[in-house]
Amino acid sequence: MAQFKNFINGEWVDAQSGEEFERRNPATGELIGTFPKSGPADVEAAVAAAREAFKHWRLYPAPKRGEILYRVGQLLKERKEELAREMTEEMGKVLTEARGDVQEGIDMAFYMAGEGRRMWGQTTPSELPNKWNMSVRKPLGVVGLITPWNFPLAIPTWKIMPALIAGNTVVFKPASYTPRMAVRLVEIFEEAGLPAGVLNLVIGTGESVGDAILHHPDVALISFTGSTDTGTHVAVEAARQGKRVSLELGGKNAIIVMDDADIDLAVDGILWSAFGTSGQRCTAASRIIAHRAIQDTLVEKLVARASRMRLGDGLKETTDVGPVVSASQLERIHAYVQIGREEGAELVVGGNIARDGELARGHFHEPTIFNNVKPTMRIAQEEIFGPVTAVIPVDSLDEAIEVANGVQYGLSASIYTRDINKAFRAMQDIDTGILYVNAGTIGAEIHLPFGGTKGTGNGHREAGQAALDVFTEWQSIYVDYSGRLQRAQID
Ligand code: UN1
Repeated sequence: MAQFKNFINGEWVDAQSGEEFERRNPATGELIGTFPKSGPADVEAAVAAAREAFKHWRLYPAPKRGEILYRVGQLLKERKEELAREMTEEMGKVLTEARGDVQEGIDMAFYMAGEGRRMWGQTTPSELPNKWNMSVRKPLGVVGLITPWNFPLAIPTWKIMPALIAGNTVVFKPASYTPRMAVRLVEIFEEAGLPAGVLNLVIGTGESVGDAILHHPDVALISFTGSTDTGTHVAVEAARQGKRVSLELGGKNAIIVMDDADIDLAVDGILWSAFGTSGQRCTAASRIIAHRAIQDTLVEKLVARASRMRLGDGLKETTDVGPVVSASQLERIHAYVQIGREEGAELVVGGNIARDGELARGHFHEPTIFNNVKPTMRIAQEEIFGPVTAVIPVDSLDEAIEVANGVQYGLSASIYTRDINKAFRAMQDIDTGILYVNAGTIGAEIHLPFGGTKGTGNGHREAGQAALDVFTEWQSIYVDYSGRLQRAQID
């Protein structure tokens, strides 16, 4: 049986308590392995190692840090297929999507490796003669990275790569549902030659490991992706301690389909965005805002296609939709279906936990669509994080935009229209961090900022250049070579 460990100060070690937990394949119930159930003592060791390693890593030339990241990217590329298969086994997404998840990690490795030779600051004129002004990015120190299970490779790389290239050292706590993928990623960093202590992995629960990282005085920043409830807790605690914090939380993403849209194209985008990764993306389309003129045609086509989607083990070629990650998530998702029914929404396809034959071994929920949903209903307001979407009819673009914006979140949105004026109105008036025209709500590329407005986050963005703003502080430097006292704003 595979027994996995923490990685602290360059060594693979058990939890100090010796405790372990199991993770099972959500499609088949088979055992993936056992993992350390770590606690504050393990976090203490990891932070101490990271603090020590920071003394050297911050001075290690950034282009050299980049070379290590390039090697990581190369190793990820070579192992893409086996990593993708292991990901499907561990959290259920279908193999094609698991490959995409690994690819996102490869892209991020290469992109951030290049930053080792850029990480530009500013050089500017001074208001005084014989004086030189510039700004440089500086690392923060030890950073705590807490990641979710739905993108078990991509999201850790979104945080680890920019953190490391900027010269920070890391304590990494992955989600308890996907610890094996985290181990694989850290093994690759080790193989690529990352010095001991620079990246430390501590596996365990949020209550125990996450909170210990959050409360540790030597951790300068927490970067967290996950639920809004936990994110709020992280923000409050971090504020009390004057820690930096970057949050990526929920979404209630909408696809608007206008009366002039290419309906078949919209159907493709909706099914991909609503049911890809079994709806377990922060960017999933959980609302479809349909112009009444095309609502019936759209819903008819969606129902026909959704009812043909095949549930199953994501490793099988024939599977369209894999399991959800766990029994408790399955229950939560299904509870929302009951809520939708009680609220009076019209269930047009799906709605059940799937238990036929082999499916009974795993956690499967049918792709589910509600029609004639009111924007105020809970299924139109709350993040479900499963294969459930809600069609909300509207009469105009103005109403569509109002409905799209009428939720607490602001991650992703999309509009299907052939009218360029409507597309530009949507770009101007929809309040989300990511917006698509004639494409679904998922599919962000790693060189643009990723994140959202309102309840989705706290103003930070991941990926692209924006990630460097999270993981660095600016230092403005003034060099006076006049040899005399020069007083800014006075002389
Ligand atoms: C997430 O849903 O948590 O745009 C991340 C996308 C992916 C990343 C999603 N590239 O859907």
